[in-house]
Amino acid sequence: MRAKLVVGNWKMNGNLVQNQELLTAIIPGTKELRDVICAVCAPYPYLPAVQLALKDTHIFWGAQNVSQFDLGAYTGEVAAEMLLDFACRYVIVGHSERRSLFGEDNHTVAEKFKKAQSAGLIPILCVGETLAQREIGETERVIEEQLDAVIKLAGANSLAQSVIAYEPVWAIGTGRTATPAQAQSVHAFIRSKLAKQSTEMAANVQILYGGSVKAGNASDLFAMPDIDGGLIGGASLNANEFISICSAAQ
Ligand code: G2H
Repeated sequence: MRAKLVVGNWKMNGNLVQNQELLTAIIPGTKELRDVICAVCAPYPYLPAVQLALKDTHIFWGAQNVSQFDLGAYTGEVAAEMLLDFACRYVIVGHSERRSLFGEDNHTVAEKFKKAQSAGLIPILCVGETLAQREIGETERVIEEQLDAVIKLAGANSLAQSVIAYEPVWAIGTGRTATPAQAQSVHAFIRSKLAKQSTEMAANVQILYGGSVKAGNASDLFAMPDIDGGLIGGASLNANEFISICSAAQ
């Protein structure tokens, strides 16, 4: 059976003091949870402090982005190997903010996925449609293309060692959440797509939901059979909210 996974995506928020306060609260607040894996994805400069705070705890950590390139002359980029120096387990790739604000297309996301995975990180691959795409019935086609780009570049079985996050763009940071039924329908589609490659992979890959998850809606979302936890933005910055969301995954 798949363990539930709840990942905080801090985005470009926090500072050393706030992060420490947040972690100091969520470590004991999530310690007794059974069968729930908790993780936080922090901005790059805070990874050493996050590692120090979490290294002997049950909480994993990771980054929010990674370069598609090997070490070299790429000013401002961060290589997968560098994330391993800070014992990151996860890295988010293809978040819709990276796609829409920083021009990352499906091929670039697939390159980042492959590089992260080859280095030993677990990529959290974000997929999802815009409101316009949903309204013209393109949701499944868009997601299929996003997954196919990774399958084409990294191989059919590469998704087996990854986490997939379904994040409808229209629900991100908007307070507008997909209903559990809407999310379940897309999660089931993603799992059926994985099953075309391998039924074992489809049964084992964790598929998270992301987009305005809060303490108040997490239980209903996580109760769906193909929703294996969440990728949590705004609500992960509040210790009580994040602890409640992790608890809802139990
Ligand atoms: C979606 C999500 C986390 P939020 O971006 O990846 O953020 O929960 O703030 O919608």
